This record gives sequence, C-alpha cells and structure tokens, in this order.
Amino acid sequence: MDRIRELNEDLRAKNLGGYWQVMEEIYKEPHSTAPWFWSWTDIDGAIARAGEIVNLDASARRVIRLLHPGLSGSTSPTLQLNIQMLKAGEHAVAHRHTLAGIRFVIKGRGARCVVQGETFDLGEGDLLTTPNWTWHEHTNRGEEPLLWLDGLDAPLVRLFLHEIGFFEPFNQNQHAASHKDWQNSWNLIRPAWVKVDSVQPPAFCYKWAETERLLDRIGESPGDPCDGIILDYVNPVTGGPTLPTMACALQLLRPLERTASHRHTSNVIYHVFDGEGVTVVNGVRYNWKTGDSFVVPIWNYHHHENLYDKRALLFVMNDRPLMETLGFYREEKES
Ligand code: GTQ
Ligand code: FE2
Repeated sequence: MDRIRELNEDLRAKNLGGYWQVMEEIYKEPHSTAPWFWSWTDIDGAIARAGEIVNLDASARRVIRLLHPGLSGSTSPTLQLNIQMLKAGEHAVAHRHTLAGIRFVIKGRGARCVVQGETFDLGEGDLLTTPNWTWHEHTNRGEEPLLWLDGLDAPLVRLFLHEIGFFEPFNQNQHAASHKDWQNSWNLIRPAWVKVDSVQPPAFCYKWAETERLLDRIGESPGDPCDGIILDYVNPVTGGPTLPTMACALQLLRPLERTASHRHTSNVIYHVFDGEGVTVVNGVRYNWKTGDSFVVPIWNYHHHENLYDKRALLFVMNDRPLMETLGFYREEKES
C-alpha cells in the first residue's frame, strides 16, 4: 500500500499518473451536465437594457449570451445560444469566422442579411444559415427592433481551435453584397460563363411560410415515436443535417399532446417559439412559455407535454451530426 502511495507521489511530481488512480472515477455511463433553463422575462429584460446602453460601435453585435452555470462561458458543451437585437436602421458590419451559425428570427421583420455576397430578407420564423468562414452582415430595414436567435458551434470551435478560431473583420463599414441576384448559388439556371464560388457551402434560408404550410398539413400523423411532430431543416446540398456541427428542427406539440420519454447522446437546446408546456428532464418539471430557452444535455431522459388547448412550437438545435460523425450517437427509449 505504502509502495503504491510512494509511486503515485513520484508520478505526480513528474506530471504522470497511473491508470489505477482513476479506476474509481470511471463511470459506466455518461454523467452529464445538468439541464438548465432561462426565462424570457430575464432575457427580454437584459436585451432591452442592452438596447438602451450598448451601441454597435462598442460591440459589433448586440448579443445576450445564455450561460450555463456549470460550464465555462457557454450554453451547452458544444453549442451556444445567443439572442441578438438590431434596432431599426442599424447595420452590423461584415466579418467572417470559423464559427458556423444560424439565425432564427423571433420578433420583427425587415432583416436583411448578406452572406457571402448573397442577400436574404428575413422575418419572423425564418431561419438562415451562416456556414463557417462565410462573410456575413445584418441590417434592420424595418421600423421596429428585430430579435433573433444566434445558434453557434462556438464551444466546439473553442475546443478545437481556441477561442473562436479564425476571425476576420471586413474592411471598414463596406457592404459585402458583391453578388447580383442572378449569381446566387441557389439559382439552378444561371449564366454559363459565370463561375460560382463554391469554396464554402452556400447559406440557405428556410422561410416560415413554408414551415407553417407543412405544419398545417400534418394533421393527425403520429410523427416520430419519441419526438412526435418534428420537422428537420435539411441541408439542401447534402440532404443531411442543417450544418455539419448543428442540426435545427421545429417541434410541434399539438393541444394536450405528450411525447414518449427517451435519452440520447446529443445535447439539445430548445427555444419556445410559441405556446406553453412542460418538459420533464430526469423527473424534474420545467414549465415553459413563449421566449423561454432550456438545454437538455446528453443522456438525460426527457419528454414534453402540452397541457393546453393551443399548439406549442419549439425551435430545436442539437449536436447530433457531430455525435453521429464521431460514432458516439446512441438513443434509448424509457421503458
Ligand atoms: O451575428 O455575426 O451571437 O459573430 C456571436 C458572434 C452573433 C453574428 C453572435 C457573431 C454573431
Ligand atoms: Fe458573426
């Protein structure tokens, strides 16, 4: 016994360790970060105050970050959720970085986002991707403040590339809109002599009108065994997840609907786009309503309940593409 202790101390002095020292710390299953919840009252209060106090010269983006108290500066171990406010007439200058992201407009209209030279006009419920290393800038051309969700793979990039990895500001206040619309990547009829820059996958915009149309037609279909009526935002190039590091979805809970409980090895961030309900995570009930956000980290049993007579909509972001790529994905229904 003493000889082992002596050896352990000797190893420690040399920044080494023996496997026998950690045997007891090895768990047979992931024991994950706690779930967490942010109320819209808090977020809305914070963003309103930032709107009064913080201008875009001080902070290239007016963003409130959702910070999990059990993690160092992020919402979940892999993905980050921020709320961004752009007041009427404001312009957020162009830059690019190795963070990939999505915007999902939760309030307002008249957002004009330029990504890699292509112009996208967004309103409530529209989703736009900004794949990694694409130039992007935002303008509010409307009369009211705009609020949108920024979903980013920041914690992941921080892990691999330290902080946000590579970052490049655009020259001064110049606009990055260099394309004519006849050059857009999504045009499938285009001038033969124009070369399409395809270094990065192009940004894509999913319009709310189309999402809504699909929701209206779903009717009584049973949907996914555990997630019920969930719509994937599919990457139009790959046919796979929205981005390589992040999948987005929209989940509908019909009046009084209750989903089956399951757990999986992907982290999920939820934002309540509309309605009211409850999510039960490992037996703990989280009551939510429009604007609230919460995170269900890996391997926590969870299900959702709509207790009311009105539909509820959750905007969902998860890191399943990453887990699947690495061969880590597992899923289990609660028996
Ligand atoms: O809008 O470009 O929430 O670069 C964090 C970093 C938003 C953005 C964020 C960003 C942006
Ligand atoms: Fe950015």
